[in-house]
Amino acid sequence: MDACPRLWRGPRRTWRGCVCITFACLCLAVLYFVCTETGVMLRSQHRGPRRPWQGRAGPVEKLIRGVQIAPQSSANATPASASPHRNASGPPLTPARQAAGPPPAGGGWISGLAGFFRRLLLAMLGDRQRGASLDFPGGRLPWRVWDQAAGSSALNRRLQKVFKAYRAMNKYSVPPQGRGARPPRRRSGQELLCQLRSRVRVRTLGAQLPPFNTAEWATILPARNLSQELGPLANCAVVSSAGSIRSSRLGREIDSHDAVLRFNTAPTSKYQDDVGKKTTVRLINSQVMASKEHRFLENPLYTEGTLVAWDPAPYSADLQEWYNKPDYPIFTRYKEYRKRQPAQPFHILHPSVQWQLWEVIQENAGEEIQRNPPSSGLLGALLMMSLCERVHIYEYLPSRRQTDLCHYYERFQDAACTLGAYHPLLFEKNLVKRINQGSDLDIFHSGKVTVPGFQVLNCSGVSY
Ligand code: NCC
Repeated sequence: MDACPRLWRGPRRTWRGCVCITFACLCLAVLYFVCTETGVMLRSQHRGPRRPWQGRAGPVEKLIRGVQIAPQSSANATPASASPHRNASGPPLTPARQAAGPPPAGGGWISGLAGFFRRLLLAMLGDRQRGASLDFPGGRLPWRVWDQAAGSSALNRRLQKVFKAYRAMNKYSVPPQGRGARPPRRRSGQELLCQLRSRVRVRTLGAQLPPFNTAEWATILPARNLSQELGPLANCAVVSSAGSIRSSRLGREIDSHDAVLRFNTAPTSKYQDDVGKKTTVRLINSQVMASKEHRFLENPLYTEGTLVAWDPAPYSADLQEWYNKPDYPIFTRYKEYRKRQPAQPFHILHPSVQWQLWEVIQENAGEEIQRNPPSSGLLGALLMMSLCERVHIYEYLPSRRQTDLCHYYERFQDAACTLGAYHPLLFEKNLVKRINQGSDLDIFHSGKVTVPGFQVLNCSGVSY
């Protein structure tokens, strides 16, 4: 390497100098790539609060910087000013967000390359250069995957504010700490799994339940429940809609499962390489059914597989109260859809599921969480755990591709999509990390979590 200074003095020194610098940059790039791909951190000083994810500088950097402080004047910017469900784990759908549209197909490698060079640049500039624009006081993160002990202090300032605002709200009349709260105790993964199985009864609405015990509902609600309809399933996949699944090339692996669950408006066409093309179940929130933008009645996206809809209901899960005043008009939309697609299986999740699950999250969270239902992501995971022997959940816990791109099929960026605002997403993810039976390497590379289905779970002798 001491050839370099001599090269500078040579006759064609400019040209040789360029070659020398290029070579040095290339070496640095390769070194950085090897370090990050193998999980070896270039820097690991950690001074601030513990944050939930893996240690590659770039994505985390982007996550922190990507959060835009919502203007106070914005109609839906504060939790108190809008339906929380509409505000779900991020700001409302702003015109800017809608206009952004889907990212160009095939742009993955370009953004990948750009991201790589950005990370390279950041790695070379060092922490001090970036400090001014960061919300987190600490330096780079020393761990590679989701930290199951992360608390709300791990959030940046904006998300902490939103978190506190949502925590102070109580739209669904949730009693403090949830009904039947017990003193927090550190449970093992197995204990948590057994607790989930015993406390969360995954069920859908049936025509025997008032106010659905009418002649009209008897003809509309499906006669068979989900397990009768889908039969026993061995391996199932749950595909989160996170932006980090882009460029994952997980499509083939996902499609190899017996059943695949997707969420809301998440498409497969144009993204098959990354997310697969099989859709066995689509779990949709009532906002999707109600909003004109999603064209629920017309869009062929929803006609594949079985649909399961849910709507945030009062904590008491009083069906009549909910029926009279759902968060979004789930029941009218359901009837309309059934008329158009009478042959497609379509269920409505019993609202008790969301609150039973919420109680388990709260009980194991170590701090007071948002008193709002869990995200579709965790509801979908539980749904599949009740139907399948083994469930793989993809990109719910972010992989090394972690990004603040909210969805793989949109351009909108907000860390809240991954960390939560309305939904207690941070604490949901802590729970999922704790019940994961797969390896950290699986999370790091594929964002993949492995959990057993409830039927194969052995809870004898387990206290929970
Ligand atoms: O975003 P959403 O979910 O449709 O994503 C489905 C599930 O994937 C997981 N996810 C998503 C993005 C991300 N970056 N990280 C993640 O882990 C979450 O578990 C999420 O639940 C919902 O839960 O139903 C949600 O729905 C959207 C929105 O209603 C639909 O996409 C339709 O537009 C909510 N967004 C808004 O309301 C603006 C979102 O907060 C939650």
